[in-house]
This record gives sequence, C-alpha cells and structure tokens, in this order.
Amino acid sequence: MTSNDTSRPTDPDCLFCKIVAGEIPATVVASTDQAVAFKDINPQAPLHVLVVPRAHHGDIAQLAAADPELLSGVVALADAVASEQADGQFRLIFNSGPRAGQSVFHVHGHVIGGKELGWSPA
Ligand code: IU
Repeated sequence: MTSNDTSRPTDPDCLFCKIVAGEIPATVVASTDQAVAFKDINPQAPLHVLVVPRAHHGDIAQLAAADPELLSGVVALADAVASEQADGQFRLIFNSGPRAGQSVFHVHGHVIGGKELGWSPA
C-alpha cells in the first residue's frame, strides 16, 4: 500500500485503483472528489454501475471502520447515479469476501436497477 499526492491510500497492483487513476479505461458515468462510478463490464441489469472510493480499502467493513464519511460519500454517489440513469430506485450490493462473491479487493458497491428486481441473492 502506498499513498498518492493527496495522501490517499492506493495499491499499485489494484485494478480499481488503476481505473480511478485513469490508467485502465472504464466507462465513468459520475465522479466526486471522494468516489468514482463506472459501468460494470458484465452488467446484470439495465443499470449496473460500480461505485468505488478513490482511496483503496479492501471491503466495506474496512472502509466503514477507517473512514465512515467516505462510505457515506460512496452511498451518496450511488443514489445520484440511480437518479440520473434510472428512476432513483436501486439495490446497493457490497460483496465482502470471496465466498460472498467478492473478486476485486477494492471496496465497490454494485448499483443495480432500471427494472423490477426480484429477491433471491442466495
Ligand atoms: P465483485 O463483487 O468483486 O465480484 O465485483 C467485481 C465486478 O467488477 C464484477 O461485476 C465485474 O464484472 C466488474 N469488473 C469491471 O467492471 N471491470 C473490470 O475490469 C473487472 C471487473 I476485472
């Protein structure tokens, strides 16, 4: 783990840190000074955007413990994206740990919406 010029934690080996830095292309739909929202490359719904903090934190629990205000900023960006790109209603999913389906270990919320959603996560 290193820090960039704003003393934000980053991981040079992290895919989402590279997307945040613009080193790997992604379809960015919104951003703030705290977080970036980009389209998931394998969308599961008409609206499927990932919201990630610019700072590197491994999962939602680590983010909440380290910087609850930043977590709040991530949630606010999810809400803004759902309002801009869909009807403002959304599901926000943070997979936490491999058995829960987490494959990228830079915390990210899946903003899912744009259709009537069923409920069968298991
Ligand atoms: P997960 O909760 O860690 O499994 O989610 C990772 C998501 O990142 C998954 O939905 C991928 O489709 C998505 N993704 C992406 O949008 N861009 C990428 O370059 C890669 C994964 I690798």
